[in-house]
Amino acid sequence: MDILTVATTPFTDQRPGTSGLRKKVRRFQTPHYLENFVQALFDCLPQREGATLVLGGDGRHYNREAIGVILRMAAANGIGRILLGAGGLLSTPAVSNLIRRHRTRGGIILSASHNPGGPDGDFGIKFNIDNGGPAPEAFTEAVYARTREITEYRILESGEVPLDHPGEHTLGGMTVTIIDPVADYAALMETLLDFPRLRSLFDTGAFRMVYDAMHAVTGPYAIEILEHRLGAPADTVIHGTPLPDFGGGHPDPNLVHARELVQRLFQPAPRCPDFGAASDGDGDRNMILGCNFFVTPSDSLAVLAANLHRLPGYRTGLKGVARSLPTSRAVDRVAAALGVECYETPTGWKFFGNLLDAGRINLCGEESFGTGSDHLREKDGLWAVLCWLNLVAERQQSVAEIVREHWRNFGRDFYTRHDYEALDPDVARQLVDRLRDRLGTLPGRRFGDFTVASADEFAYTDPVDGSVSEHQGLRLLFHQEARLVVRLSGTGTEGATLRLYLEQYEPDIARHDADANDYLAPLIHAAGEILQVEALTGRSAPDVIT
Ligand code: G16
Repeated sequence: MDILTVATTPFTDQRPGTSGLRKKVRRFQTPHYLENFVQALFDCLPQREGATLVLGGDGRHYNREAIGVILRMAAANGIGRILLGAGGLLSTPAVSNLIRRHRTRGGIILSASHNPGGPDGDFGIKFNIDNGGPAPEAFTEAVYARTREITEYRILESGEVPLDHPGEHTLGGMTVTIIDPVADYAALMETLLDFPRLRSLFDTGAFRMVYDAMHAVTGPYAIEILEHRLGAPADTVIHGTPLPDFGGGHPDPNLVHARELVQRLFQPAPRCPDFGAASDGDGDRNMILGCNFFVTPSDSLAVLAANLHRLPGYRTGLKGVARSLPTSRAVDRVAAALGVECYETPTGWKFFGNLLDAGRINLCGEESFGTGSDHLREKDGLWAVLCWLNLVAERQQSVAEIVREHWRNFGRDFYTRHDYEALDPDVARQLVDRLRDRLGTLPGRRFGDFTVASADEFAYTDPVDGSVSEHQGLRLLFHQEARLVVRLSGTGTEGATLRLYLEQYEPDIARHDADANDYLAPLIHAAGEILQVEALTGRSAPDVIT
């Protein structure tokens, strides 16, 4: 098979965002677009010759075609071996696990995560390094710089491997090992969680659970683990077949997009299942529901932190914990009570990598429905679901009882996120710039019921390698134990998405059962006054509230 060297010219829009390069499928289908980015990635990969890489994606539209291109380019660029999920499928946590378990040089993940799929939807490509985690900014910036100067890429003229046939295949001088995407991951879960106890949960048939795989990658993982290994009934997993367009749905596990699951969990108690959960496109996010009860991701992190020692893989307890800036401070209270460090990082899983590698933390999470531990270097949706099931089984309490007890012990951090999507990027930037310019003038000023105590722009110095990440979000603390964080999303593909994160602490048990939106209404009002979102954007309400 001949290696072609194809002349190309740079694209200017290939800077990776919060989590790799995400664009419309049609953008990726532009001739040379994918190839340029992949060549830039290979060019930046140290000791590429003969290296082993993991490759897989969430099965969305263009997944198989992209895998074909990447395999031919990998062979032409001297990669020695590719570990590929059968059917081109691998969840993000499964890739992280395979990189670590097989000590590969890294892995390529094809996914736009929770973004919609299909021909008019989104696609993405992300590189994870040899610790199993997302490549740090220094690497992604080097790849971006390379995309700006690229003049050619290398690709095998022809050749393909049968993606659906496990076993060893040869492509040019490269070996492609096609593996069962689920096996290694399921084996890992068995080492971390109490599978016999989990099985006992389903033994009598009294415990009812629904897991929504959203027609995305976790279907096969959830069916194998929940139904086959743990004995949950055969209809526990819904939307379990991965589809290129996610069945027309939006694979984002939140109260808005996991509609059917939410309807099932929010109905009168006798008909309502005990436990509900969902994962996103590539399986790294999770949503946890009880009967008529939603667990915010920030509370989920705090509850797991307080209960980590109850899980077999974590008997020594919480070593330290990290949360992203916009994640509520509920977990900080747990860390303080346990006397362990709580790190505040910028949004993006890559910022947890050094802390996990250095053993400073063994749990981390984000408001964006991501939770993980030192078992991997990615957030892990199904793992979080299994942790919660393990707690329910061990504590013999419902999801709601566990969370309410947590609030009684630590107080409740009411929390909500408001997203304004597809804004004109200039308008969104102006809104943020305007607030940034006023930060120094805000302390002491009163907006509605709230007085600003401090206001700054978050910058992070990595305590392990000293690297500095600036401009990571604007934060306003109020004297009333409330906080507002404002930032622009780094994962959208259409215009700009403005995110407002609002939270307020409530120690009074009598007020813990208030509806979050009602409780936070005065803070939401104050945020409107401070930011003037409606006046500046013309939007009277957010597009998504989570
Ligand atoms: C990615 C990142 C997360 C981040 C989330 C939202 O998640 O891995 O760390 O919290 O995006 O980021 P943003 O607010 O910039 O849109 P995923 O699941 O999309 O890969």
